[in-house]
Amino acid sequence: MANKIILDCDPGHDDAIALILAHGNPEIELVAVTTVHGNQTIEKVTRNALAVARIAGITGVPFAAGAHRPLVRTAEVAESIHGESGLDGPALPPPSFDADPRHAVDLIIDTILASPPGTITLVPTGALTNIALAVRKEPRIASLVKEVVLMGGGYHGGNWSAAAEFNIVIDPEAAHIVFNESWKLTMVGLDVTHQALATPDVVAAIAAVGTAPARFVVELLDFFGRTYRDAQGFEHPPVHDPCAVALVIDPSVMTVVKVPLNVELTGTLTLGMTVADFRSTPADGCTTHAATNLDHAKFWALIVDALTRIGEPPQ
Ligand code: PIR
Ligand code: CA
Repeated sequence: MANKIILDCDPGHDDAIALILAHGNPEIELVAVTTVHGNQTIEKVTRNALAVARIAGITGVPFAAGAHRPLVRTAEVAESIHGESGLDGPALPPPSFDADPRHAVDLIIDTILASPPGTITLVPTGALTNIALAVRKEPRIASLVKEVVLMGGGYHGGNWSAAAEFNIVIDPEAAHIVFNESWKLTMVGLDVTHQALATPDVVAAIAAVGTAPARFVVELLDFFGRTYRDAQGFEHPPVHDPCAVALVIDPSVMTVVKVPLNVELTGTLTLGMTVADFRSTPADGCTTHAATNLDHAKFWALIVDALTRIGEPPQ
């Protein structure tokens, strides 16, 4: 039986690839897509999500726009990495359908309440604002979801500050709410996603699929690779967000350990740091987990497989 997921994202080059992987992989049933401020404004990332839907041939799935800013802090975007549109590089077609009129928070709650308990996995790949608001508005979702598998954080260090990762540090209060809920939570952080490098052999394998969606991914990786080189000094870009989707598809694609996790809210140098306590065996009640190691070949094979299955969707 396919894993039903809600992808809460801020496309974003790697969010776009996460969406394509979720759509193209047969182990995943994409039941809703929600957007959140982050890589760009909510208007831009929502538009981008709808453009990706058209390119990948995603139909019959509700897309809803969510929070336009963090709970407490002022909004911050990642233009240096994702460009002015949030998805710079490839040409973006106009959407072929409208966003759902509901707020993302209500779509998340409605979807979970309408599904059998323990069947929906939340996959956030942006700031955790929508997820925090959803569990505050409808606390029952904490025990109704199967689990939360998120891209964000990292126990080794950050990418937006020395200690903190972008998705967490732009809305640390929301992340604190989500990490301290009673649901099972897995952090797919920079520790793993910095292993998901789009090396030249990977890009060549994607190009060899030869379809319009595959060319779109190659163009995304080309832009993302250039900004990652210029802004962060990476030789090849780390493709973060599809790692969270890949873990839902196939747990053997990475190593995961149970470990107490929390989010720093009062640090001056460490605001938004995800602190992992590796000192001893976690207590029975520990619900947090961290991914540690990626099978690079298995991960990229999933992306190529999804693109192969997607083929040439009617435009
Ligand atoms: C990627 C992101 C933000 C900033 C940088 N430098 C790189 C976005 C990605 O979409 C991913 O979800 C997460 N935030 C990685 O930090
Ligand atoms: Ca993202």
